[in-house]
Amino acid sequence: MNCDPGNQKGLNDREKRQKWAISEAVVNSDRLDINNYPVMQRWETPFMMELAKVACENRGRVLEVGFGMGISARAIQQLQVQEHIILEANKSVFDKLQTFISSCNHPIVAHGPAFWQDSIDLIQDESLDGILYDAYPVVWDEQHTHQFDFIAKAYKKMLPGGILTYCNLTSFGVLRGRYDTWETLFNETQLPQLIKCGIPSTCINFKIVSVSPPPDCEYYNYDTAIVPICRKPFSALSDTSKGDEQVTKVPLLPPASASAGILRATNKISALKMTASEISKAEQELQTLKKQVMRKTSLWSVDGKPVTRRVNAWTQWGNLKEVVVGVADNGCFIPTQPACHPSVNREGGSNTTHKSSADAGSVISDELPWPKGRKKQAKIDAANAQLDNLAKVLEQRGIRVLRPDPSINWDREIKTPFFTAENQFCCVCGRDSVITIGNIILEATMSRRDRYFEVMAFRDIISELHKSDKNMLWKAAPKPTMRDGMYREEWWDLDLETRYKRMHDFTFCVSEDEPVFDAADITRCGKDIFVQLSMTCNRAGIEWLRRELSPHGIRVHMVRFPYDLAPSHLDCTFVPLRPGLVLTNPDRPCMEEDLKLLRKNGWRFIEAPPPVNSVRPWASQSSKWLSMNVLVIGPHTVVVEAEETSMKQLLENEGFEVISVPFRDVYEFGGGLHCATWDIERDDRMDDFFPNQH
Ligand code: ABU
Repeated sequence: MNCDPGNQKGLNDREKRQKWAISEAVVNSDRLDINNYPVMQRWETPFMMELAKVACENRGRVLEVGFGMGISARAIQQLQVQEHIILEANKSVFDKLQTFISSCNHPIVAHGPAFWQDSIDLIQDESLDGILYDAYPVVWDEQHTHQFDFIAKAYKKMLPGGILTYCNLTSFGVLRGRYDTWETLFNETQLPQLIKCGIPSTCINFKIVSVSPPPDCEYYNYDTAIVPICRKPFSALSDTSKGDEQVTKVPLLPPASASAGILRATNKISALKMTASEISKAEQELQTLKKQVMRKTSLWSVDGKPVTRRVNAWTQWGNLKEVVVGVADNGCFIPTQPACHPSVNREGGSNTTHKSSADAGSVISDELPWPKGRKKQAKIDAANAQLDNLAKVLEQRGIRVLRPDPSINWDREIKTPFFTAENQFCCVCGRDSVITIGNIILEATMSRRDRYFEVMAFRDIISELHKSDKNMLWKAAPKPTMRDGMYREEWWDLDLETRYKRMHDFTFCVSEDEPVFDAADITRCGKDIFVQLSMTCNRAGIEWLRRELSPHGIRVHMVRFPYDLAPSHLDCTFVPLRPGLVLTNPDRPCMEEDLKLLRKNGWRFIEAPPPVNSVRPWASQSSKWLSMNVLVIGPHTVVVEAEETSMKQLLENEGFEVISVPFRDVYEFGGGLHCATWDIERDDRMDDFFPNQH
């Protein structure tokens, strides 16, 4: 559709705008027309909501240009930004905006009736976190380009890290007929213009959403619509980029995973043949992608619906709504240290997917020392592929998935006043370093030196949640010194016989000098949590948890498994599946005394079957019982490792729907499906599943 709103021949642009400003707006629940021009229609709602979601990704101060029917304004209000500014040109629509404001909970600053050309300078430079531009092309010649005039001016109003999106359906509705795909349309008609506005090509992207315009819609006849996403880079790029000379094409879909983008950039940096300027460009790209990942992973929603975020997880089985899935980027071998003497699994095949031992483990352990530093990229890629797949499977179930910061270089020595660790580990297993208990996010002390800073990979997520959910409590357990005296080094040298003799006194490699626990030593059952006494969690740690959590009404119970010679983490030993049912480990029976509470309250125990594939990857430090490290995503649904068909059968017999996903390539990065996830929100409450306490 061409556009000459108001049949304004003979008028200059300013006069055309003035005429438009005073034209009567006719609005009903389905549409808004000005001068008989179809300015907006109700079917645009999912599209407008997606635009709002993009513009509000950073929350903060968001500018909306064009109020229209108030669809996006309503969505922005729901997304709870700090400040919502609206510019509206048409007087009649501006009046409706005033009525809207009086019904809103969050403050709106409205400028108008005025065109953005006359009011944009009221806004301070570098002050906006987000912009949503949706103005009507009042001047015919500007039908396909008016957004770029705006963006060229508005870009400097954005803060570094700010995000801008726009809508021009009267243009896209025409252009879509001229291009085969959205990708070509975007690359040919939008990207070059956006670059001219000063936005680096690496910061420009788009997504596609489904829409259902009625067949008689005057301006749009497609069942998808494009949501452009333009970010203002942080630091270096913002000064240097006045638009790229060469246009980098934007792929049809956003990068499959931003971590893949980071990987590409990292690889580029390490390629020796690169010139200095190429390295500098790749480094900038890396920085930008890193920020994008953090932003992207900080707020998510499903199906274009705004999400009210909530930190809430009382059980292991409530319907999972939001979760973090780890990433393997830059993952390293565990260094030898007082809390861990890693060793090669002699039975372990080098190809982790093979069921039979390839003897590689024994060859390695006989001939080579335990390796140090970063794992091979192929191993990292293989683990990431399975982690990404898990994330996809969960998303397909409507679960929001966040990812930790993949750019941290774990292959870096750390030094504190008390210890040195030659490299760190990775951030695959969020379950170990942080736990959600009700509305509390609790950072664990950790027990291993190489994991001292691991929680930092999750800090952006935690901090974002703290901003979004005003009820969330953020607690961090006291960091232990991890000095030599905190450990019993000699424990590692005990022969098997002595260990068997001593196993009932539950003394492990970590002493009782300071409270110590890994988050995965805890499992939640409503008001009651169970904490394993282990080599990663001492009595002092359990006592710390008890004192900290009992004021919140949470009852903390110690559980012990006397036949486990080196216990660490509860999720391969004692796995609550739903109210009244626990999956137990036949090799690691629980102390009868500790089971009393469960028995008194009628809980039932089912033993895990022997693992189908009990060959551990040669570098994995976990046990073969990762087969029972299942992720319960709802009271009737469990995710199980693909090869573990006996476990699948057992759970199906118990009435669960079982989702199988391959995960063995992740094992050497610290654990299985449960380990590699951290629940942020489950649909559950602080129920009492153990009313009979005594
Ligand atoms: N991180 C879970 C490992 C537990 C186990 O190896 O049995």
